[in-house]
Amino acid sequence: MNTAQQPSPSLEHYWMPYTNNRDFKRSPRMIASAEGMYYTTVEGKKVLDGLATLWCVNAGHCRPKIVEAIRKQAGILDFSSSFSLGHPLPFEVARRIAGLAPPGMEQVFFVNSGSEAVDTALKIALAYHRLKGEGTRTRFIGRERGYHGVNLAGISVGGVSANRKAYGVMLPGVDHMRHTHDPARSAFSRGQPAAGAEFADELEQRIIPLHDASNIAAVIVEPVSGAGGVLIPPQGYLERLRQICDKHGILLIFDEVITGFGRLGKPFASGYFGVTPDLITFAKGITSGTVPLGGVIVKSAIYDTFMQASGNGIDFFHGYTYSGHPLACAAALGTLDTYAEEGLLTRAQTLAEDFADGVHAFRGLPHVVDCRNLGLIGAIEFAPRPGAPGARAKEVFEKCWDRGVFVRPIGDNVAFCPPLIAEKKHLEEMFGVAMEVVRGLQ
Ligand code: PXG
Repeated sequence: MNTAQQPSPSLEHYWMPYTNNRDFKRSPRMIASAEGMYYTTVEGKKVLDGLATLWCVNAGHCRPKIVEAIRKQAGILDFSSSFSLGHPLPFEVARRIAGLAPPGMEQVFFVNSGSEAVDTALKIALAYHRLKGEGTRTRFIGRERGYHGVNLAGISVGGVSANRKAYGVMLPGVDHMRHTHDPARSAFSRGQPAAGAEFADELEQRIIPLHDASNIAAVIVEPVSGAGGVLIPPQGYLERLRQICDKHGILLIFDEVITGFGRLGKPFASGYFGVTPDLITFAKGITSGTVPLGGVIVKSAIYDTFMQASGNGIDFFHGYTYSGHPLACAAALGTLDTYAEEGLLTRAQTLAEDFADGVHAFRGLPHVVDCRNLGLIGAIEFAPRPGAPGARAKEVFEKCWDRGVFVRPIGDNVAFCPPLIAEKKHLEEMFGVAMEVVRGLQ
């Protein structure tokens, strides 16, 4: 028996998230360190990070300003609560984020992750309608293939079936719009597909008549869906969602946990598409993945409603022990400084064409049925291997890793989402290695 294939006892105790634990423990991919665009594995191999790790390391790894900010803060104020006490850092981070957000979105509520940001946004929506005297607005509308984290509310509005099927009824009162993936009309679209704005009409033609707008609190979508397979919104689709929500008094939540902080070449996708939602959830890129931090940016009119209508006590009965944690906020300031100094929040604009060329170069290769891209996010999709859906993408991931490039398999898709510091040579390395692997796919 090959002893290398036996799980090591030292790996036994950590139950890894979203992982085939048995596979991993038989054949671990273990990372020792990282710098800039590359990991170094425990065996000393360099691996290019083609997914900003989990769509979050936008500034690249171990950037000096961010590392220094965290180190320094740990020795000044390790922790202080934000419940009726305060410390200056979250106020400053919130001010900086408001400066990047669409006009009129001036307040920021902090949490520790994207999943918590989603729960928080949904709770803000419910409480807001109640304060406005519209307490019947309790339903949420999500979308098929949407990913909004893993908490019970997030999987309820989410639309990735694998994330939902083991968890029973979840949150009641949720409905879903169809997703916007339409390969018959839009395969190999470069940037936003031309067809499909009318997918938004389902909200007005099916969902609102069924539930009545007076019962609907909010619609939540990712402007570009990420973990559902990188689905680019059709031209005009988000605009139409905005119009319908406005017409019916429904709040629109953009989940920008992946698209926030420069992924499309603007600080937020809302700015890229020119569509302002009522609430934006963010996480990941705010600290470039270094320390957990997330949040919700709200329209000032919503914040003002809480301030004016909630009586004399606490205005929002919600918050996490670590909301506004000093280390996370210090990391955020170091990250925002790095983004500003290096122009990273708009840098995707200068690389987007090369990135699009790289993604679309897979067209015509064996089994490739779609290539999609926007800004610095993209995917190629394979026809499922008969009897083994997802196997081709998994094989591409494994073989790319062996050749020193990390990309992510999502069903039959392989996703690309490099750090925003990527240079043309990194894109060439990432796509070049993936191309060699895809050429050899059975
Ligand atoms: N919303 C969106 C749009 C996300 O992409 C979350 C919320 C949840 O964030 P937290 O910080 O709670 O994980 C995410 C996270 C994948 C994958 O399979 C994607 C995410 C997380 C883990 C795996 O690509 N996105």
